[in-house]
Amino acid sequence: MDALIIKAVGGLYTVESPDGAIQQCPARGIFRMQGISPCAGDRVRVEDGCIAEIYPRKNAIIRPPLANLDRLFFVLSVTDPAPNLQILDKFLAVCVYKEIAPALVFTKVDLADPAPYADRYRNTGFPVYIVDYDDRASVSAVYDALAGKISAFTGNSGVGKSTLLNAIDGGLQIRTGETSRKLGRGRHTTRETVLYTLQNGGRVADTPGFSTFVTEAYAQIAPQELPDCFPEMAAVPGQCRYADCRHLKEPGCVIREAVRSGAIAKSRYESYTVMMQEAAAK
Ligand SMILES: Nc1nc2c(ncn2[C@@H]2O[C@H](COP(=O)(O)OP(=O)(O)O)[C@@H](O)[C@H]2O)c(=O)[nH]1
Ligand SMILES: [Mg+2]
Ligand SMILES: [Zn+2]
Repeated sequence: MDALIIKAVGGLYTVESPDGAIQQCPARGIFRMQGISPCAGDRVRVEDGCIAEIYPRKNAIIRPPLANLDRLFFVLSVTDPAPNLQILDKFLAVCVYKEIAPALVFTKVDLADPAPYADRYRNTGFPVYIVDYDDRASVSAVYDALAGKISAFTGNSGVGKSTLLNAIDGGLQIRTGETSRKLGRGRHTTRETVLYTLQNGGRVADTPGFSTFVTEAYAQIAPQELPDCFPEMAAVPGQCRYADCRHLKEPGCVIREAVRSGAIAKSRYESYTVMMQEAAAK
């Protein structure tokens, strides 16, 4: 029987069968021996009340542990806290590298103008959502993007992830306005990942804090692969003078020309150069 893991707490899993039946079960010891652990989002075979097989994953992130993500939503508040775009750009590059489709969601637009941030991503091809709670359609747009897919919201504490999920589906009743510190240390030791199920068949995880999935994958991006992780750079027409151009200081570089002309946002290019220097240093 094929089932979807919708919740993982320690070594106990809540799985949902195609007919909607829900059961809790552990996983066979073999996984531990193989060094893999089932996680929310995994498609599994349940046998005798036990997870007996994990089907191949299309992707996975480590913290929080989630598999088979159709989209990872980076939730960013335009203020309080203001976004760190360099870190965001690193996460986005790793997403592209790991073949996880990202999206950007800007919140708290009642407090500040999102345009200075959002405009930098217009030509990336990443979907950009601007959530204004006075405009119901802006919330529905995010809801519609979750339909029938497995997604996760990620972003710093306090950016409004839980608020947005509650606005999307009033039945979820996720607690808001709490910092992870307030939850206490004990809470962190119980690793819990939940996929909420929406009316439109969407499944979405509300992940606390910015996930650190980046570090391990980040280390794998080779310098020559990095430009492809910035879609608007990969899309620049023409060729640089040197076939192995890293788009840093080389003459005849079409990427730097695109930055000069404004076709590529300066901040995006700066994030690229920082990553390139880090990748080359390895
Ligand atoms: N002004 C304003 N406040 C918001 C908005 N979204 C969330 N908040 C507030 O920001 C705080 C943190 O929200 P929360 O959803 O708990 O953030 P999370 O840590 O990312 O889940 C709460 O006090 C929310 O009421 C928004 O769009 N505008
Ligand atoms: Mg929250
Ligand atoms: Zn170049």
